[in-house]
Amino acid sequence: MKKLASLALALSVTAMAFPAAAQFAKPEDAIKYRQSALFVMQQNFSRVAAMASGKAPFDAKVAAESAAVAEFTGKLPWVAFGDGTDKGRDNRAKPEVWTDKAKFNDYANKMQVEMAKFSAAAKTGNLDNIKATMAGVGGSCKTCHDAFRKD
Ligand code: ASC
Repeated sequence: MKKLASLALALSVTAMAFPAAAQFAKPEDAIKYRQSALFVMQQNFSRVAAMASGKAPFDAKVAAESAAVAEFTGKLPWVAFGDGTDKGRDNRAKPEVWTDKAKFNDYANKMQVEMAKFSAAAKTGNLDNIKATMAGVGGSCKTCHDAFRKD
């Protein structure tokens, strides 16, 4: 019991000292987590983008499912950009992610708003509705990459 109590105390002290790091066992895990979420999001977004641009045949069911996954996975990366996760695994996040958090969070939120519109459009099953939301999502990806991603 005493052991448990001191372990709990040690954990809570660590959590207070490193609130963001406490979300993940180590910085590498946080980086891998956000990269994985962004990868799954991108794969699902670009599958629908290929339909919107005529590079792939339109399949309304696949589009709606993919957009829903993109919307959901678009919510995941942000918790994994905590302090101390700028280095530790190959990653392209610029230091500005941590020095200009307000702007980074704003861009992340805007992307999620665009993703929600995109996913709602895909649920209608109408390709023109989907097309009308593509630039909003793509633009929000690009704006953030230009400011916060290396190369
Ligand atoms: C994608 C992808 C991005 C965005 C961006 C839109 O499919 O991988 O990073 O769209 O290119 O401008």
